[in-house]
Amino acid sequence: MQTLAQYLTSQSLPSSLEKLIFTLADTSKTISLAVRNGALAGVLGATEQENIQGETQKKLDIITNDMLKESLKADLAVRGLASEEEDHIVEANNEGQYLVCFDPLDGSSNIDINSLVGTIFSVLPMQKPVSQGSLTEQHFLQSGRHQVTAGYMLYGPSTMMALTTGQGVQFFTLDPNSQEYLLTNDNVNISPDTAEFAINMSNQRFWEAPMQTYIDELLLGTLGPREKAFNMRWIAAMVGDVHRVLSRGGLFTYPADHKNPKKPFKLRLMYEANPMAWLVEQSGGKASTGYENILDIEPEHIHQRVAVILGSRNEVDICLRHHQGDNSDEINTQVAPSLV
Ligand code: AFP
Repeated sequence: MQTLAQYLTSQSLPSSLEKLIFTLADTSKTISLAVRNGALAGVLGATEQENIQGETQKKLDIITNDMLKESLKADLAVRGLASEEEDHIVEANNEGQYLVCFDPLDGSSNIDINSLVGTIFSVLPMQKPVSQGSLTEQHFLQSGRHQVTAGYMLYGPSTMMALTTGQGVQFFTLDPNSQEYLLTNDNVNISPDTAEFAINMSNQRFWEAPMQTYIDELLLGTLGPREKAFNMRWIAAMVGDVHRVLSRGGLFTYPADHKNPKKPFKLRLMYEANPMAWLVEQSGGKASTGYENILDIEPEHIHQRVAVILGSRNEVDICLRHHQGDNSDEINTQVAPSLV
């Protein structure tokens, strides 16, 4: 099995980017250990602090954010970073060519129940020469199409990393003995069709009409217009749900809802939706808000939220047809046209 180092060398990436991927991978080993030690290390439970989004921060949110912040600031290739747990962007090194956006510990409600959590990252290029002034949030506001690498680390029964540099998606598994990430799947491919979906059903009454109808039809199974039985899964950590979609297909969505009119969307564009959308596209799947391709969104601020529908291509297309007001012949998934 190839090590991460061997794999990256074979990809002829700029050495600064290769080094940056190592920085992220190495830090994830320390995070994995902290997550694994759990109560033994006294890292479970909440703090009294809130992040800028008004969410109570868990101890591990802060610990893992600090770990990533410190190691990325020490990497000379990093110009700056944006994190779910930081109110504002953080400057790193003047000569750095890259901006890193990350969610240090996605799925933090799972921490205290010893369930799946992960780290999500997205790396953007520093577009303007540093000499033109100091780093601002504006430098980060690039669409997902500009990402030069993206991925996640999943702290589950084994620690895994999913990575894309624009050459497909690779899975690496952390060998607990050597502490090396080893390439365990070099061609991740999402099946175009699926009979599995993931959504938080408890929000059903708050969704927009197109999502209500789409899910209603899935729930009707063989008796409904889809004439097919669907299964449902919900891990409550996007990183776990997307990993399942990349591994065996499926549709994952966190749609718009009016539960809190001030917060119609849940997932964050720059460090959740964009990296996951690129991974999904690089694996042959599709990612949309329902109305536009996630990767084409021009961000307005670093903590912006969006609706997310992603996964198996044909199933996402059927869901999108509902959003575009055409649900007339969604039964035939094989011929559903590509809509975004
Ligand atoms: P955190 O980023 O605060 O850990 O939240 C996780 C998350 O944004 C995403 O990973 C899940 O899909 C979603 O929240 C779960 O939300 P519910 O609370 O609706 O299950």
